[in-house]
Amino acid sequence: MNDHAAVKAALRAMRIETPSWAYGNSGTRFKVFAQAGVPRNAYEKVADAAMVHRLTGVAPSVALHIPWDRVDDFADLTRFAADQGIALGAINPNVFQENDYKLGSVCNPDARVRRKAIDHLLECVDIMDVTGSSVLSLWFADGTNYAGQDSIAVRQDRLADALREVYDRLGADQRMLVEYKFFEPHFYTMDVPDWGTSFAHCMALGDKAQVLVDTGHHAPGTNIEFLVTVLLRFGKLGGFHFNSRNYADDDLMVGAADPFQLFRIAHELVRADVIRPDSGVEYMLDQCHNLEAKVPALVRSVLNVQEAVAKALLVDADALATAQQAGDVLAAHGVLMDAFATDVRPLLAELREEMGIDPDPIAAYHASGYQRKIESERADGQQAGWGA
Ligand code: AOS
Ligand code: ZN
Ligand code: ZN
Ligand code: ZN
Repeated sequence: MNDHAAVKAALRAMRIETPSWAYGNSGTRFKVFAQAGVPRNAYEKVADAAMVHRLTGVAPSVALHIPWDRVDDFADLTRFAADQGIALGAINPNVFQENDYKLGSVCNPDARVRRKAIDHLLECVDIMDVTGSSVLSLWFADGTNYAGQDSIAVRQDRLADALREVYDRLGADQRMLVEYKFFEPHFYTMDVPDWGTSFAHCMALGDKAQVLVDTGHHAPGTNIEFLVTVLLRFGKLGGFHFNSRNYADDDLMVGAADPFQLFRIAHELVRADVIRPDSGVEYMLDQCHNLEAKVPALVRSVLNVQEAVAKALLVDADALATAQQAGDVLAAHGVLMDAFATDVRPLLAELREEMGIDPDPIAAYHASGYQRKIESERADGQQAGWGA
């Protein structure tokens, strides 16, 4: 697409969802460094997410994590979000942070624990009914550490049974996205270690079950754009958790470690025409900002996604098809590299001016006084963080 008006229209329509947990304190198992101004509850996380949307214009929803974001009245939180100009997005259940889940949640050998986990997932669908969320985002920490610890096969049966029960509870406009991860917290088997396992379960379940690709959840060297393309082919790409990885599930800012990988993924998404908000592919961030300030880090992340997508939109599709058909390897590769090498920042600045927002959202954040405001308003009380 070389028509700049069309490129800008596509970028303007794109929607990127930020995660509530990225606004709270986070760290490693060694230390959580608390930051001034961090939200103390779900309302303040929503307020920060709304700030990211005001600055970028393309982040109009925030994913919630239950129970970290549990409130007495989800209808009230939904109204609060709407007043702030955003919506509540994907609901992320938590079936990993209780002692009961030591040997797993929905795959646990103990039927009582499985019941408890499934009941929590069903409760999260009840919450979706109130918040208007259409996506249940499932990630299971289930797995084993040692050969023989539990039956791989029986655990798959338990997983299938649980997914079926939750699937059958979904409303007409609700979907479940099943996330996979090759290791951590378990180091021998994970019960959903890869896209193939997620895909197989989603195929068995039906149209309302799709795969969630977290870009940080693959073995080094995995060709993510390839598996994304295969999932798209079968209508099973439900969405992304974008972030960067250097080593494991690093949860660094998307586009920071490997902007070229993000561009290659974006190229397949543009080719499949799924950047549109009604495409059924959800663009969500799943990050933790251990060192950097959270709100500007999320702004930067949104901009990084926009830059990758803008470059992908600039790929000369006709020239690419011609070179591919001719078997001209270098010319075809050159078409992609030309787009990747383009500085799209002026185009994005122009777009933001047309949208009536500051062309430099990070500078706008620093000029806004918002950081000072949250640091003074949120000086007391318990800050939100992993597990709170
Ligand atoms: C865990 O590794 C997964 O990426 C989850 O999607 C996510 O980080 C967690 O559920 C936080 O809510
Ligand atoms: Zn994730
Ligand atoms: Zn993860
Ligand atoms: Zn991650």
